[in-house]
Amino acid sequence: PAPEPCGPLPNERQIKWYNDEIIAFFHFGINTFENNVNEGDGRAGTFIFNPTALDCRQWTGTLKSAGIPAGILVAKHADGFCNWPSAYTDYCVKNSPWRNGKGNLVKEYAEACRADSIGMGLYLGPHDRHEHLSPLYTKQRYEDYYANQLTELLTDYGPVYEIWWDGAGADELTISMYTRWYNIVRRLQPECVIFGTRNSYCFADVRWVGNESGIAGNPCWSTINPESIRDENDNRITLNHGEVNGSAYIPAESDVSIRPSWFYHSYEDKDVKTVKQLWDIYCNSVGHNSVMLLNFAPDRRGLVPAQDSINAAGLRKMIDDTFGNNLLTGASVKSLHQRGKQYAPKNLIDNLSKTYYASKDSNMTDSIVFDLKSPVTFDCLMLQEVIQLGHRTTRWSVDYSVDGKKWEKIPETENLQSIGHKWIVRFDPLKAKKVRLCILDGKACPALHTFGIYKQAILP
Ligand code: IPT
Repeated sequence: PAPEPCGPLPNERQIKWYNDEIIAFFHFGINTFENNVNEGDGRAGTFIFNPTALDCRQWTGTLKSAGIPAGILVAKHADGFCNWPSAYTDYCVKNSPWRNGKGNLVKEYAEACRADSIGMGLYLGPHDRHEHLSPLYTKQRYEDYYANQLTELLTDYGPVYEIWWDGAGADELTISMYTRWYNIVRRLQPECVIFGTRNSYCFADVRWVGNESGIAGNPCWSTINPESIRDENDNRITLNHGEVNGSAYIPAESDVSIRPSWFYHSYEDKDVKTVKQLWDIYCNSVGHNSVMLLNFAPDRRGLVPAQDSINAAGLRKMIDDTFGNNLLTGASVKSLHQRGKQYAPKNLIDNLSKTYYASKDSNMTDSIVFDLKSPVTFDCLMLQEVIQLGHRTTRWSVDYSVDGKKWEKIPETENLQSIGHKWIVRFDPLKAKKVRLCILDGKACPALHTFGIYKQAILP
């Protein structure tokens, strides 16, 4: 029989989200048309919103070339300007010159996503400075306003992949407000992932990683005590690492922009993250049991600038060229505590999605030796747990042998703890005839999906 699951487990939404690995953000709105603004104060005139060549298929085309399966559009940022013609405010595209006030960015974006098979996510900033300026503002009035807009967005544009509840400025939003909004999400979009922070902590499918640089901690557990999300100011490090004995399964999403800012500024054209920088981020987010949420900033034309698209595609090539060739393929594999025929150690290198290796229930530790026919040179390794069965292994490392007799530890694998969806380690090139995966401690017998060693592709 299969191993029993261990501890808090992922739901269907989280499993799908993990397997998507990289998702995109699109920060575009009235801020794009101001100089040097990323957090508008809600006073900018609607007449400035006027992209000259907006084309959402160009955005989704960027994602396709980068192998990014989903993207989250900012429908309304903290400035309160709505990129769709909301029935509940005048502070929106209908009072802009764009498409003579007949434009609807959310609709165009949703259609582009559908045409290119990209998951369509939406950011509806819970904090709204424009509404706050109104003399009629009350918390109750705002709760209704947000509920109405959420209902518009989750009703009119098809399936929504993820909804993003930014914690920035969210100080006065209460659990009771989020409870109402949460019920709308779950009623209208049962499969929608919720990014939750602060007082939306109890509804979060995924948590903030604690920084905006795309770096998940080592270790990075998918489990955490939800109160650590609520009290994020005191718990940045905890968000970054998770908690090995946390009571809930709420994995970390690593949001990072391909440029210094979230919104477009022409003076940052020279600061687009290079493929090397994106590769480092990928290895430290996806490769640290997180998901990489990569922001694009369409410019005043309404297009993703060329360099940004090129670099994102370059990242995809690095990933595919590196991980497309597991150098352990064809090795003979032996383990100490194999569970049974169905859970054979060779499942670790079979490149199949359903099969995995598992040890006997009584064994929290194991040793799995890969014997290569001839020595290989590698500078990267990757390990995956069966996330459906929960976090199990809590300490592991990797040894290698040049002559097949004497073993040495790969120093960068000393003190590794979490595995989860994917763990990647990079190091200076090593030559080995044998490689040994050492499972040193755990809460339950190991259940491992894939293990591989690789030579990193050459950066452009
Ligand atoms: C920060 C929020 O406090 C946090 O809840 C999360 O939404 C995060 O943003 C997303 O990046 S605020 C930011 C200025 C660090």
